[in-house]
Formats: sequence, structure tokens, C-alpha cells
Amino acid sequence: MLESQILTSQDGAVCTLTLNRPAALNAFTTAMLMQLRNALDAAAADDSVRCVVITGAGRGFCAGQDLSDPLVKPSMEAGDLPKDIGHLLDGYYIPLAQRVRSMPVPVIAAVNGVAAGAGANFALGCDLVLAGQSANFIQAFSKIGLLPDCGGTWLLPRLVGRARALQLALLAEKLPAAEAQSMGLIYRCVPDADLATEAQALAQRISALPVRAMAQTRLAFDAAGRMDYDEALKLESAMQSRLGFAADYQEGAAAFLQKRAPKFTDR
Ligand code: LHQ
Repeated sequence: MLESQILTSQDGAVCTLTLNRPAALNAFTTAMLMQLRNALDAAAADDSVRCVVITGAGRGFCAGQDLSDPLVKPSMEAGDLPKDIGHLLDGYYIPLAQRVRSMPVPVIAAVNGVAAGAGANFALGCDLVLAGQSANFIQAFSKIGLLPDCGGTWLLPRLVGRARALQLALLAEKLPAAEAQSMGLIYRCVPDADLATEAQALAQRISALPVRAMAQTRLAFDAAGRMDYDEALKLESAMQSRLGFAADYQEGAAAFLQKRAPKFTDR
């Protein structure tokens, strides 16, 4: 039987998904994209999971779409017709990008090596991006005549502003993790040897916090990006109202007043 292209493990309330095609720098195949979405669906449905970590096996995080996949491979023989690669985005990448942004718990990308093309933007769509110091981010699309996908057109200008987003997308140069941190593209760059431990420690810390409020914060940020100030204020009020009725607020505020450690349970 073929080895799974996504490995799943769980430690306490932290579920770790590992992209597992190391010989191709974990480039996305359709099978892998499907398995990744299924694994995220399973984590979303499992009440014991309170934080998800996504990382790569081997020396890379993810080199983006596997360009040798028959669905995207260019026509190299006379008579071959070009394929509509939009179908792949509609059928696989859009549902995956949406799945990450609608997870009921925080999602951490632990970028252990190169993250290129859709691999970079998949990581940047996660809630917190930690990267090893030898990792780098490449908007590889322009090199092959494409534009940033997997959320890149939306994410990049919002994360780093239009000028830097265009720099990254047009020049498609390798952006080292330390620079990605200093320009605000990612949360933090850490020594390679510490990446897995740091990512797990962060995930364990988060899993003891009010994760429902964190997922709602991500949803509110995303929604506010489509609104004017007054609409965002109204949305905050409606969402805060719901959180105020939930157990975590009752527990968090009571624990503060009673000077004791809170125990959060909502998801
Ligand atoms: C690969 C790949 C790869 C196959 C490394 N495919 N094998 C969405 C929908 C529809 C269509 C198209 O696109 C998209 C979104 C996208 O993601 S477009 C962007 C696709 N990705 C790229 O263009 C990146 C291509 N890869 C590279 O530029 C380099 O491999 C990077 C800079 C990532 C790493 O370079 P190196 O560290 O020098 O490694 P390498 O190039 O030697 O790669 C190692 C192996 O991985 C090698 O296989 P081999 O059998 O020769 O050892 C590569 O062929 C394979 N590989 N990326 N995307």
C-alpha cells in the first residue's frame, strides 16, 4: 500500500499534521491535497483537539503544486492540449485554504524548510507561522507565468503592504525566514534545531487557552477586512455577545476575580 502523504499524530490536545513527500520537497499532489483536507476535517470534528500544527517531512516544508502532476503538466508533445489549471484551484486549493480559515481551533505552521508557491501561501494562511532559520519563502508563481494563488493575492498585501507584496510576487526571490519575520510576513524565526520543540510548546500553551475565542478572532479579522469601521464595530459587538454567553468567558472572568487558574473547555 502507498504510504500516506499526510502523517497525523496527537500529543494531548495538539494534533500535528506532517506533509510527507520529502523526496519532492512535499510538493502538493491531488492525493495529498485531499488527504490534508480530510485530516483537517478530522481534527475539526475531534473535540479532543485544541490546536493543530502543520509541518513538513525532510528538508522542505512544501514546494507548492507538483508540476509533474498530469493535471497541470505542460503540453510538451505535439498534439497535447493545455489543461485548465483553474479546475485544480476550484476543486482542491480553494476548499483547503477555506478549511484552514474556518478551523474551530488555532492552526500553527511550523515551516521547516523551503515553502514555495502554493506551499508558501498555504503556510501564510495559518494563524501563526513559525519558521526555522534556514527556511525560506518563495512566491515562485511569476517564474512559471502564474500569479500568487492559494490566497496569496489576498494575504500578501494585507500582511506586508502592496509594495513588498509586489516585490515578493514579481521578483519571486527566496525570502529567508529572518527577513520574513522582520517584514511582518510571519510570526517568528527560530533556530532550526528548536523549531519542532518551539512549535509544540506554543501549541501546548495555546491548547490550554480559550481556543474558541481565538478562532472567532481570526474569523472577525477576516470579516473586518471586507468591512468599513462602523460595520466592524457592530460585528465585534455581535460576536462578543455570543462569546460572553459561552463557558470560557464565565470561567475566565470568574477565575480572575477569584484569583485562581482558569480551566477553559469551549471549542
Ligand atoms: C518538485 C517541485 C514541484 C514537482 C521540487 N513539483 N517536483 C496551483 C494550481 C495549478 C497549477 C500550478 O500551480 C499552482 C500553485 C503553485 O504552487 S505554482 C508553483 C509551483 N512550485 C514551484 O514552481 C517551485 C518549484 N521548485 C523549485 O523552484 C525548487 O525545487 C525549490 C526552490 C522549491 C527548491 O530548490 P532546491 O532546494 O534546489 O531543490 P530541488 O529543486 O533540487 O528539488 C528537490 C526535488 O524536489 C527535485 O526532484 P529530483 O527528483 O530532481 O531530486 C525536484 O524536481 C522536486 N520538486 N519542487 N513543485
